[in-house]
Amino acid sequence: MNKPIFKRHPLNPIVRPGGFAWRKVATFNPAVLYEDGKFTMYERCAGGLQPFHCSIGMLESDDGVHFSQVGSEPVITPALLGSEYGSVQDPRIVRIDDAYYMTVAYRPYAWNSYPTGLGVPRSTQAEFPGFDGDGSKNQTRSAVLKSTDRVNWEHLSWVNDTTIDDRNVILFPEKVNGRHAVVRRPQAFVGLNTEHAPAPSIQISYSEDMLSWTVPKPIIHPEYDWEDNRIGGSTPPIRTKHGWLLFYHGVQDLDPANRTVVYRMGAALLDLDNPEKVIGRSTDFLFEPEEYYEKTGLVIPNVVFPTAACVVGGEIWLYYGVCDTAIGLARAKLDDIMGCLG
Ligand code: BMA
Repeated sequence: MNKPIFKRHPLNPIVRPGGFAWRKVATFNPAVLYEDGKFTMYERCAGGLQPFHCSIGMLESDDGVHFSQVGSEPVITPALLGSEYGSVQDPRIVRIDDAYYMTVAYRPYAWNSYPTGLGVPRSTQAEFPGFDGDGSKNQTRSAVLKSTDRVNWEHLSWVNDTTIDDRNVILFPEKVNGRHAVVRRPQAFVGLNTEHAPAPSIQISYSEDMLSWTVPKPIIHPEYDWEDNRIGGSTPPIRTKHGWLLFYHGVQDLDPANRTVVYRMGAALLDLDNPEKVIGRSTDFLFEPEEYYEKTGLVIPNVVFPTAACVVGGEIWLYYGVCDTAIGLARAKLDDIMGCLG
């Protein structure tokens, strides 16, 4: 690893499951907005693992550390996206002009998750009325949601169709050259891009209206051992004077027989005017599972999965899921991060 630059909060994991039935067993991979000195968090949470129905709960905080629940129900449920049997996952949020936009991953049918303690949980398709268990009819789609008050959300559009698995779709916080932009990670290689995407890679698409998106174009491929299984975007790109700072995750296979993997985080710098141009990249990961709660959890071991990075003064406050079980906070100086992107 590069010299450790992120410092974990001593109260980690700062958000834990419990309280309501719908977040009884897990809360993780949150979107976080920092505005007017207040933090708003959207947690991916679940009340059980079989099936692993996930919805999005809302929390607030004055200090970014102590969060309390807003309301007694999730603010986004799978039903909002079309199926009460489904699962909504991994929110990321940005504000553009006077509205808030969230991207989420969604499956119409939640699956049964059976943790093994060794790696990626075993899973089976769950039984639901009208579903024949065919996984190809249950691919992950990514959606854009919009809100003007942060509490009530409408489903604006889909980024991908039902034929490919596409997740880690993350909006840029402003238009780039007059168009909205997302990074995304289509799991299957996409049409004409096949030859350019040798492995699951970070790709980019643009939209005039957020209703339809251009064909994804690969911009960052796995290059290092710690990324050998796949990479994907982590947090919304942050405008810095040097370029767009994009944190991303890399997955390394440790023991394929047991599906033992480790999720770590690195960073890339994209040209401000042409984000297809990668102008910096950490030569090693910047953050990896170290503490007990990052190595052992209810669902999957060895996972730090950042989904939000707030700029607070000269610092980045990184919010991340641990082991698909709880939420941690780690902080680093922006200058120290930029120093790793040579
Ligand atoms: C990824 C996503 C994340 C999850 C991670 C670790 O593929 O599904 O939501 O946190 O795996 O299980």
